[in-house]
Amino acid sequence: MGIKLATGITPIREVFKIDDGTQVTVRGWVYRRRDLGEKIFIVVRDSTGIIQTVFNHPMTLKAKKVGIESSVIISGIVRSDKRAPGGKEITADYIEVIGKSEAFPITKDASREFLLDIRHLSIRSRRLTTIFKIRDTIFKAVHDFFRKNGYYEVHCPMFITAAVEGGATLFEVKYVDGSTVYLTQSSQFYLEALIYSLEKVYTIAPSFRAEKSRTRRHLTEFWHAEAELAWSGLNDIMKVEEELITYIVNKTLEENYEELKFLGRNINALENVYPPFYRISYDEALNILEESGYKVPWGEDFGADEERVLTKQFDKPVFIYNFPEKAKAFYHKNNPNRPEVTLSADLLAPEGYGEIIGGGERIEKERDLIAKIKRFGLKPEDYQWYIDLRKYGSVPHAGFGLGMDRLVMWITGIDHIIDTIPFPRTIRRVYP
Ligand code: NSS
Repeated sequence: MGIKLATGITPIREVFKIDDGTQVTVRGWVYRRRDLGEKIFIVVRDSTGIIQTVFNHPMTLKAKKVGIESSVIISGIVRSDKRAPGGKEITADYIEVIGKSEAFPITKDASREFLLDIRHLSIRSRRLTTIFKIRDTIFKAVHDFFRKNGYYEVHCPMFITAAVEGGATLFEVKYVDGSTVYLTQSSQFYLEALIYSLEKVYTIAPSFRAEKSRTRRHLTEFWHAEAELAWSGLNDIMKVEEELITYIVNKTLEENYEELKFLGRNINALENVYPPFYRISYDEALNILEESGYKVPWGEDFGADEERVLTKQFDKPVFIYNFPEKAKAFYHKNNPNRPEVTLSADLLAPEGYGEIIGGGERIEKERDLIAKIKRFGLKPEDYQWYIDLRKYGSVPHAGFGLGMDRLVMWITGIDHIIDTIPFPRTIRRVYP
């Protein structure tokens, strides 16, 4: 075989560290090409970076046929050149085309919708590749954090029989036996079941919500990092949350400084993320909103607009605690000192981003849980096993759910959640 597939390949990022005059071979995809008289410039990309290669006569003939996105192997001599992106280029003397590319359908003025229709190809863009590298760091950091702090990773079912977060956003699925089941909105109830043996548990899994409104921060299938802790209350989980978010942001700054810069992210805003985060009550939040001209009736949850106004006023993440009972799901424990509010807290990302975490203390007494299920107009029999947990050695416990895609959106500083994930699922899109 004449093809130099496996041996002697240098990752493109490494070429920039190699001395001038050294012979190297790189492989990747044609990112850009430009013909200048006898010379052809071919910019090649691989997963590590991009580099310019220059073909002089007599190689030009072969290089001439190579279109954008063709996969190629190129050898040549490394040379410094101030005009080349990154300061180095390869004077090429060998090119092998592995897979020819037809005319690539993506042009500069492609519309957002068109790019989403051909997402299987548009995910190759530098911008999306950069975001996905940061996403990778963020997911690794979540696992790292929980493992370092003594949590067990567990895996919960996606097919379930009753709503966690309210019926309005449930996806129905026809099950094998003809019955109707649902796609899970959160793994919380299963995590709660697992604390009686493992005490501190976490999971990262998809959650599904039939969100009817089109917003910049809702997916119908999103990635959810959830944790549940036995023997814990609201203050304990708030502390865990701020340590977790700080750890993730620091890891990203460490690993992806270049990528954040490429995306134009304001680095100072991220460097400012360290404990303690701000803590304001729901009532204080209402006051701030009112001063800014937003009147929210007491008892209502905040929408995207309110959260944007609110979090633009903060330079680090902010907790809002003590949400009214009716603004939060039935499983939240009510505050014993003020029963009309719950021991819950949302964590909002600053700079206008808004909610990234929802969490709180759970009801640990069977009687209280049944009463609240009824108050919410739900049927206790739909939650039988969940209620059952309160009968056998119940303990105070608390937990939270972090929307991973929203977290990626804030850390990368992008304006729409669809670009945080390779193949977004939204109200209008399940293809490709
Ligand atoms: O509804 S949450 O606020 N809370 C729960 O699901 C709890 N059962 C979690 C728990 O305590 N174990 O959702 C948690 C987070 C929320 O703050 C968002 O960041 C994210 O999940 N989330 C979403 N992200 C993207 N798209 C959609 N539709 C979405 N819904 C929630």
